[in-house]
Amino acid sequence: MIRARPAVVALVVSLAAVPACSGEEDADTSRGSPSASASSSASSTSASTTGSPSESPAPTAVLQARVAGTVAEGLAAPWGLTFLPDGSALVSERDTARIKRVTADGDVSTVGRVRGAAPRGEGGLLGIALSPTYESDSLLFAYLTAANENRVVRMTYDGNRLSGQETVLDGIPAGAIHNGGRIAFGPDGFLYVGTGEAGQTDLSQRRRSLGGKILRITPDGEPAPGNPFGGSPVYSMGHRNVQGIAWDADGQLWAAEFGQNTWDELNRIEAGGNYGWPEVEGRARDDRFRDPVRQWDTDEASPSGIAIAGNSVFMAALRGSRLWQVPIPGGRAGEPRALLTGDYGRLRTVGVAPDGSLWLMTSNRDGRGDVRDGDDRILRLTLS
Ligand SMILES: [Ca+2]
Repeated sequence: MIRARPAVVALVVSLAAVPACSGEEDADTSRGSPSASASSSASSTSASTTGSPSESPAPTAVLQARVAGTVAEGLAAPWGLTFLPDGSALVSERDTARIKRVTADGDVSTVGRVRGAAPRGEGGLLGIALSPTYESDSLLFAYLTAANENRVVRMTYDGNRLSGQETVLDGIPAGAIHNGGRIAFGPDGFLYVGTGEAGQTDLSQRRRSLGGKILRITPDGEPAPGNPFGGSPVYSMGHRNVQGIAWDADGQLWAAEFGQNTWDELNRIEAGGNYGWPEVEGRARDDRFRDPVRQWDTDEASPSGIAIAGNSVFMAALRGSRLWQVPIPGGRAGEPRALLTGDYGRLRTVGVAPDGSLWLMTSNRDGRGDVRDGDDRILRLTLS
């Protein structure tokens, strides 16, 4: 059923020939924050996109991504992605609650099923993250929607199967929608957890609720030392539904979240920051809140997972059915570029493999997509 086609070049994407959507650029121009405007003019390496991106292939340090082949097919609503030291990956499936191992050659095998998941709506088995000390502790972490809550669990993956599952953090609000679910270890060794407000918008501004937050915890589930709100796992607040977290080369955390009807957001996350929801959506220029560094119409984005490679944020868009590339020279967000628009349907997440390539997962079997032959698939993109 699974066919590896590493040698097939399915599509070559020339980023220079893919201008950012004009509607989104207009929105940025009219509502741009001072910092975002400054970044556009200051970032000479990507400044060609601020004028006429198709006119000149100006010298640029922005790496170009192209699809080099299909790693695997036939997955069912894959959601989480984490790489093993040997270059293969573990992938979670939201609705089956299974974790599958996918090798770089395209072999797919089921290594186990995570207990306690009660998939419904946007919930189920969501993000997964390998322990940064996996080679000594063999631990795999997962975020799941249980019957009445979301929780973080961990288990042992011995290279063949899962065992010893235990709950690390529970009590994260759950619902049919807005469960967040992305988890990733930061460069500081702590586990960051993107949550959602589960459809109860007031939770995002409640400091004691774990809904609508980015959490930072130890591998044992305790609030990480140095968290901004005393002994709380809360790291930042005022989020709606965080499904994308990644760090740049300087250790800066970036996060993507879904807006309601107007603005999806890419944010630079600071400890203790309040990102506005539900008081504001998108850029508000309100001193109480931190503005996103980039924002998109929800039709063009609806972002889930993000990855950072080659000094760009790559953001997988579900409804937008495209991969956004946002150059971040000097830590500032440049002009976004849309890749693969409509080519593969809904895109759930993207990750950086140990060899530096990007693995990009579709999400057409999640109940909201048009299922194509071979869905869901993992594509391999190379950067050059
Ligand atoms: Ca916001």
